[in-house]
Amino acid sequence: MRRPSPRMLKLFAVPISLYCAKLRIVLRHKQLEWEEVLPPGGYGSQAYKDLVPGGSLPALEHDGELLSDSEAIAEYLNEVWPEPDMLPGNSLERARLRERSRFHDTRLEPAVRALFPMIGRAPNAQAVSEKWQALSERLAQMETLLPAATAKLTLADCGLPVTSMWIEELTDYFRMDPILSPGLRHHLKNLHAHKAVSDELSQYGPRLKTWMASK
Ligand SMILES: N[C@@H](CCC(=O)N[C@@H](CS)C(=O)NCC(=O)O)C(=O)O
Repeated sequence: MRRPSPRMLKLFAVPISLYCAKLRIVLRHKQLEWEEVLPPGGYGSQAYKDLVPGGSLPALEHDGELLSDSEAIAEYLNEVWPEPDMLPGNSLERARLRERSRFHDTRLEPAVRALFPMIGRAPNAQAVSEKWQALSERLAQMETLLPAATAKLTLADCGLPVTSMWIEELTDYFRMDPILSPGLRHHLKNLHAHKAVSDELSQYGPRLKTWMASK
């Protein structure tokens, strides 16, 4: 299939959204061009829910069809533009990648998100400490799912670099002990070697810092 022009791929996103950054890593790795627009009426608006009933970001419009959920969109992109293949391997290997990716989206990232309501509020050390402990357990579980080697960038690798950047920021913000293990740091270093990851993080990082500083 020919490469899409920006007009063909429209990404509904907000700059600070973690899942939008995850999807941009997929788009970048596949060297796709896209047009990025804010949700009409703003984040959480009825106008956006009229388009995407769940109201979640990102969403992608392609050929007049609108899709939501970063994982569903990522798999769609990988099927429509299969090169480079980001879901390689046999059935078991692909299932392992999906397992890791979904663990990230349904277990690890929500443990990070659980700290968001505490940003910009009067500190509650006990509550932060409990959430930090829960996050640390999720990170340990994630580590058991990591592959021994990471030559290719896969769909399972696009969320973790962004989530880890949040964890680093939150470590400073809440003045907590670092919880990214040496094993995870090593894995992240390998992921950062991919241009799609480093390009996205170099744009996303300053936005995240600005957002945190505003809190
Ligand atoms: N599983 C969804 C989660 C997306 C998600 O939670 N996005 C956040 C922004 S980072 C959001 O839209 N939150 C508002 C909402 O869900 O109404 C995905 O992967 O796209």
